[in-house]
Amino acid sequence: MEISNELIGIIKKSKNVVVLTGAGVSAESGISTFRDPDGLWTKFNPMELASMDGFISNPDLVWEWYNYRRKIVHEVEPNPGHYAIAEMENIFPKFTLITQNVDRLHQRAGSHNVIELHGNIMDNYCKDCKTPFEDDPLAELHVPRCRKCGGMIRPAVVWFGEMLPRLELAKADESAKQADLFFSIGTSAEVYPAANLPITAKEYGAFVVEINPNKTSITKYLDYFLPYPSGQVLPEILKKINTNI
Ligand code: BJW
Ligand code: ZN
Repeated sequence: MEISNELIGIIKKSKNVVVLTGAGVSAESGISTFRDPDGLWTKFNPMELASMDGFISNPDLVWEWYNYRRKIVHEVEPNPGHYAIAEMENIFPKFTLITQNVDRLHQRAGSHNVIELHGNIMDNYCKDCKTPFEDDPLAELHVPRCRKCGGMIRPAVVWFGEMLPRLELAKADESAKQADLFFSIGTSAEVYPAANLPITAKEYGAFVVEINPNKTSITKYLDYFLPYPSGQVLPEILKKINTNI
């Protein structure tokens, strides 16, 4: 694994560090990504399972699919990449973690104040009156109904065509603009507006590092590419910045 001393020097000097993560960070925990050759969107249709139209057409199918994924999330553990990112909070004077992931593995690894751009898979709420649904979703085989208004209960994730939570997106955008070092980790950078964040950071003067075994459509615009799995390279980076080389 090649990590240059120049990169380690830049990381050590950085005061305001921002990390954006995607599904690749959880791949080494055993959670499928979306767009890899064996990813979820190669087996399932995103418009059927991750859009409001799909939910209205077949609510039980969507509910069943989310319960299948919730079970997987319950069974897996954070990996060394999640733990390394959690540790970064204690290393830099200012640190912000933005994730597109809905699995809450960052929080389970000890990260605080995670900006969740696409919500989370555990919480649920009424599609009509937005009242949170507090029962265990895994106990429901069919889509549950809201006790207040009878509306269908949906997972608290962001589907295609839906707005991202306004406050979270504003915080993410602002932190990208203020970062001096920005990591884009385990994301294909295909989904907007999250995919704009590394570019925004770059435009506002950050040094932008991408960690991904595969190049993405934004690799060529960024400053440094580390072509390794995040669970392997992130602990190595921490080891190097913690020792005086
Ligand atoms: C590893 C690894 C290892 C593997 N280590 N790495 C502007 C331009 C064009 C389109 C749009 C636009 N603005 C909005 C749109 C439409 C749409 C969009 O972006 N479409 C594109 C696909 C073209 N965006 C939206 O609809 C968003 N809403 C919105 O913009 O509202 C305003 C609006 C509304 C209507 C019209 C216009 C504007 C909402 C997006 C919601 C995304 N939702 C999902 C599902 C969440 C719920 C669920 O989980 O079920 O979020 S889709 C899915 O993709 C999920 C992810 O968070 C998201 C991003 O995927 P991610 O994380 O990048 O995963 P992958 O699989 O793509 O990549 C994994 C990477 O990891 C790969 O590169 C691997 O190589 C790598 N990897 N192993 C490190 N070990
Ligand atoms: Zn309701």
